[in-house]
Amino acid sequence: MQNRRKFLQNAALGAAAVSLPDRLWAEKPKPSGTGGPLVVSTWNFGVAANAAAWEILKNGGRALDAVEAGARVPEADPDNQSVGLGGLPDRDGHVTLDACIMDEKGNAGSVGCLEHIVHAVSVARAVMEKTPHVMLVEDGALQFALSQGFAKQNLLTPKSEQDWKNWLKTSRYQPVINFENQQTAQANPPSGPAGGSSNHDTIGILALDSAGHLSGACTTSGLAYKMHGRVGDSPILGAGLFVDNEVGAATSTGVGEANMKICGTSVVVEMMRQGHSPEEACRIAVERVIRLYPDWSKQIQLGFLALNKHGETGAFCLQRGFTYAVYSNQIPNQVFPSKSSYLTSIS
Ligand code: SD4
Repeated sequence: MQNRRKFLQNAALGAAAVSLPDRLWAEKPKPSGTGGPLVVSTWNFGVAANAAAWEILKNGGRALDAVEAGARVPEADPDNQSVGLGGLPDRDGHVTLDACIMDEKGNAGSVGCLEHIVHAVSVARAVMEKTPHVMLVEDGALQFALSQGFAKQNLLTPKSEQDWKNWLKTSRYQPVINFENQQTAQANPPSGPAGGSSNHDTIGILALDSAGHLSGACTTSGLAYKMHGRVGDSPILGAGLFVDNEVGAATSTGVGEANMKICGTSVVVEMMRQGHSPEEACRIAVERVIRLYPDWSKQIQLGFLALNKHGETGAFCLQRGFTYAVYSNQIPNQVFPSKSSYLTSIS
C-alpha cells in the first residue's frame, strides 16, 4: 500500500495566527458572512442532513429543531455504517451510539454507549429537556429512552454483522482515514458528493437560524470495532460539539481520542472569540494536535468544522479528504473540501 504524506508548512499563515491580537469578538472587523439561516454539516453525507434541516430553517424555524432533524437522517439510514442504524459494531458485536445536542441558551444533552435506539440525538435532546443532567450512558441511557417512548430495536444490520465477522478473522483495530468519504478522498481535490456505500458520516451539524441563534448536534456509532464501553468525542461537550451563542459553534469528526485530549471544539470556539475566522480557528486546534502528537497525528484523521455568529463557515483537518456541506440562501447545499495539514494518498 502506498502511503505518502507531505507536511505543508505554511509559515505565512502560522505567523499571521501568532501575531493576531487577543481582541474581543465584538471588535472583529467586517465579517463576510451573510447571517442566517444557514446549516453546515460534516462530510458529503451532510447534503442529505442539511436538506432536512433547511426545511425547518427556511420557514423561520429554530436552529435546535433543524440540527436534530438533520442528524436524524443518517441515523435512520441502514446503509450508513458510521452512525445509528447499521453502524459498525464494537469488537464484541454491539452497536453503541454516542450523541449530543446543544442550543443557543447553553442547554445541552448527551448520551454515550447507547444501544438499541436509532435516534440517539433525540434521546440526547430528551436528556437536555427532561432531566436535570447533561449526560446518560449505557443501560441508564437506554432505560431513560424507553421511559420516554423510544422504540427498542436491533441496530446491527446483516451487512454490518458480516463486516464485523470478517474483521474478527484478524481483529486488527485501526481506524480508517476518511472511511466516511472514501471515494472523495481519492479525488484531488475532493470533488463533491460522491455517493457509494462508504460515503457516510459521523455527523456533526451546526445551524444559525433567522433569529440569529446557533445550535449544534453530533451523532455517531463511533469508531468501528472499538472496545466495548468505549465512548468517543462525539457526545462530549467541548470535544465533539460546542456552541456559544455569542460567538459560534464547532463540531468534529475523526479519531475521538485525539480530539478529547485537546477539548478541540472548545478551543475552536475560543479562537473564534479571539477574532480568528472559523477556518483559522479549526487550523489552530488541528495544529495543537500535531504539536502534541507529531507521529500519531500522521496516522489518523481528525477534522473540525465551525460556524460563527455572522454565518461564516470553515474547516480544517489533519489528512486531506475531509469535506463539509453548506446550505444557505446564497449557497445551494454545496460540498466543500477542507484544507489539511498533511497530504495523504490512499491507494
Ligand atoms: C469517534 N469521532 O467515535 C468519532 C468517530 C468519527 O467520523 O467521527 N468518525 O471517535
